[in-house]
Amino acid sequence: MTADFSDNLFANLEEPWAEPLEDGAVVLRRFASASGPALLDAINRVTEQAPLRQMQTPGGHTMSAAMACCGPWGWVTDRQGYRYQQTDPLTGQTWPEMPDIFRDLARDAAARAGYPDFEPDACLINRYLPGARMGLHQDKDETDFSQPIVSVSLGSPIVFQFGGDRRSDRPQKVPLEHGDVVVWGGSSRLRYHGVLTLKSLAHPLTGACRYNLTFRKAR
Ligand code: MD3
Ligand code: FE
Repeated sequence: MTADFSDNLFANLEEPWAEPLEDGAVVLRRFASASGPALLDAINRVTEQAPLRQMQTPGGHTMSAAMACCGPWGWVTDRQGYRYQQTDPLTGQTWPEMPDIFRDLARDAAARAGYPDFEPDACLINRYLPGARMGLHQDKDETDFSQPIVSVSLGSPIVFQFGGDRRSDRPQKVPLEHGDVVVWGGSSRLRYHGVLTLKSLAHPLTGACRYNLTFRKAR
């Protein structure tokens, strides 16, 4: 067996490693890769109850990423604005429970980054198909910015843009791939950020599709 073959065969058994970015942000490379199949199953269960949908921005644009939520609070946007609410506007029902495998992963990652008491009450699921992107924005609809955000990338790779405190600050490009988990704490919490357009690169688990989970303490 060649070295290349065994590397590929056991790619999801790679040991995670930490890469500090700046200002309290740390990338836990491959931290979630061994949990990929179980996380995908949980995404499918949640989105049977709360379907993925492309929401409208307050300015009337349709977001290119499709979204769904789980946990007590869900993030939504429509012509009225951005907000967290306890019901899914599509179904009128409360959001699905946050799967234990989601909460455990978010808490483990946050603890690894120095936040042992992180208790997410909202998880946003973003699905990117080829051509989807997310422009530079800040996450500031939460009440307590001392709480970090934990993000989990699954499936196709993407280039993340890590900007500054102003929209005009030139962003740093950070490639994110399957299993990478980022904990955004400290002053990185309010940095502008976004992702470049997803290319059509198939991943064995998801096909040409990327999921991103973001865990937040909304209230
Ligand atoms: C840095 N999602 O859902 S994840 C979002 O790939 C969002 O779906 C992107 O931005 C995605 O709001 C980026 C990385 C991320 C998430 C939240 C952050 C980076 C962040 C909050 C503050 C600073
Ligand atoms: Fe964001």
